[in-house]
Amino acid sequence: MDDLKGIAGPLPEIFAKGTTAEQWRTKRRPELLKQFTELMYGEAPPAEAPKVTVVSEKPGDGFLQRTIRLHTGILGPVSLQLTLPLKQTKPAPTFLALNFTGNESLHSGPTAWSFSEAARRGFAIATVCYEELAADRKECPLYESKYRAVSLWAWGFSRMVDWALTVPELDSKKLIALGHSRLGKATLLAGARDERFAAVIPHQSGTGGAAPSRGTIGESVQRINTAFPHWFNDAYKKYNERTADLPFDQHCLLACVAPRPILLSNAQEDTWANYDGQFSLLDAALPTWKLLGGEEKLVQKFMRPGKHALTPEDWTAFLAFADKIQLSS
Ligand code: GTR
Repeated sequence: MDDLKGIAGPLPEIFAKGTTAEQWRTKRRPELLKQFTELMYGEAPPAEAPKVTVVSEKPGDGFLQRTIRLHTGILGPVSLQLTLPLKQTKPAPTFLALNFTGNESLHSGPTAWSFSEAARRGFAIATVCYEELAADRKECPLYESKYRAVSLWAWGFSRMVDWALTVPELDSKKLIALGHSRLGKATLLAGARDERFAAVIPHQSGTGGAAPSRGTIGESVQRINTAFPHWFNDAYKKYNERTADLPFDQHCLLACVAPRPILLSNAQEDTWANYDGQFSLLDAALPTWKLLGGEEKLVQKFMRPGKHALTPEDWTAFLAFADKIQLSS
């Protein structure tokens, strides 16, 4: 495994030869998730179902837009925006997504999302602005505790699942986690930890997401830990200059999603996110899908021309992925 593109190998084994599906589920997967918590992402608060208040509802272009207040305990109240297909005849498959720029900003301009197209194809989209969950600055008092940002954002994602399971218009078996870049890191962690997500799309998630810590292209562990000291825990910083000593790499986190569907989406000019390394790790994780009886078509890659961004072309790929894995309505 040491000739994988974008990675200084060899990679640690995901599971020992001869491991059964049962042993993976009951022993190896929990052990890996514990290591990721202890050596990289830090703790998550105990699960706590949010209290919910519906604030308002208005029609949009082909969808109904509902604003909801989720009271998430430790992280306080957040504003969640739900868009629902107008002509809904059954519970909708739903993208649960964190956003960077605020819920309203997603309806026009450069950060616009494909709400109308998604609704036309029967999908709901529920989104929260990530900084409402936990601030993205190292000075935030939350990070003086055992908590770090990526883990808290992932925890917030799971509170969105708690809420989604109580909404009759949403299909509880078709919840898809989606996030871009640093939110792609949170998406992958949430999807790995929380099996209630039916599918996971860490979009251009890069280092600390689907890209290798042992990467040879793009952002290094040392660089990310220096620029964003609040994203990962102190233990991870000890590996800044010795990533080869980590007992895992990110293929082990990808494996924790198996046998559920996953799409790694990337852009050709986004070498900072080491897409070669990401795709190599996804290949390295494939034996876990095979072990658990998951079909290979559940593991998907997407590449488009252009830069680091979440574009309408990406939405087209997300919707096509949901169709392919039969998560459309
Ligand atoms: C960059 C960071 C990446 C990625 C990106 C983003 O500055 O180096 O890991 O997370 O920010 O979130 O847009």
